Amino acid sequence: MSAVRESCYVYEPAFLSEATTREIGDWLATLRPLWEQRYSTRRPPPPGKQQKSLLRPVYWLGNWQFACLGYYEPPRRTLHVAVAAEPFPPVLARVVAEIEKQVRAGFPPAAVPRRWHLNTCLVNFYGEREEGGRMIDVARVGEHRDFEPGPVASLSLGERARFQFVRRGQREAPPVRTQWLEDRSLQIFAGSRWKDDLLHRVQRVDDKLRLDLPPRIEGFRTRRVNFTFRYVPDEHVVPFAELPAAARDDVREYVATLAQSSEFFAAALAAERAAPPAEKITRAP
Ligand SMILES: O=C(O)CCC(=O)C(=O)O
Repeated sequence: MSAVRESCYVYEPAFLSEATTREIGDWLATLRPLWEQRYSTRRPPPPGKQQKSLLRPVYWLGNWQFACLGYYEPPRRTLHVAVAAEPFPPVLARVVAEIEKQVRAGFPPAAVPRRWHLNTCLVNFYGEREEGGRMIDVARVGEHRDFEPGPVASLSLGERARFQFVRRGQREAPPVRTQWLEDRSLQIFAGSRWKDDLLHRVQRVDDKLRLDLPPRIEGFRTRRVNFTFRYVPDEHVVPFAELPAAARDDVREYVATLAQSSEFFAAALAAERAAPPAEKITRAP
C-alpha cells in the first residue's frame, strides 16, 4: 500500500522500524489491559441503554478515560473524565516526538491548537474472545469521532485493518475513504473534515497470519494492536484521588486491578487512601 500525504491526512506504511517495533512488543508484553464495562456497575445504566463490556481490552497512557465516566468530549464533558495515567514508555515517547515534528512541519497551523501535544494514548487490542467455549471475532469499532482537539495519530501493529471514514448517519452508504492500516504504519488526521464532519470506524481486521500478539490476555487472542495518540489539555487531567467521590467509587476497582501490575496506579490508590476526606473533594473547575 502506498503512502498518502495530504494537508490534513497522512498515511505512511512501514513508519516504524523493525527494531522499534520489537521494542514496543517487549513493552506490550509487560501490560495488563483492562476489559471495562460501558457503564458504572454501581447503578443502573442510563434509560434505554444496556450494560455491556467493551468489545476489546484497552490500556491508556497519559490519562485513562474510563468508559463508565464518559469519554473526554469538550466542551460538554471535560472535567473528571481524564484520570492521570502512566507516562509513555521511552520507545513511544521517541516515536511521538517524531510524529509531533512531522505534524508541526506539514499540517496547516489552523488545524493544530496552540498547546497541542500528544499526551494521551489509547492502546486498543483487536482479536477474538472466548465465549462459551467458542472464539468470537470482536475485531472492529463502530462509527465514532475522537473529540480530543487537534490532530490524532495512530500506529498499527499486526494484521491489517480496514479503516473507513463515513458520513454521519450514513453508515450503509459507500465510505468517503477506505484505508487499510498495515503493520508498522502511521495514520494522522486533523481538521474539521476528518475530525468533525466525518466519523471513522474499523470495519474488520484480517486474520491471515494467525497472530497471537503480546500481552497474554485470558480468554482473548490479539491479532492487531493500535495506538491512538491524542491531546487532552493538561488542566483537564485529574489525579485519581481528586475525582469526586462517586467517580472514584465507579473506577476504584479498575484502579486496584491496574495497581497489581503498575507502580503508577499503586501510588494513585495509596494517595487516595492517604488524603484526608476534604482533599478528596474535587478541585475548582
Ligand atoms: O484501531 C484503529 O485504527 C482506530 C481506533 C479508533 O478509532 C479509536 O481508538 O478511536
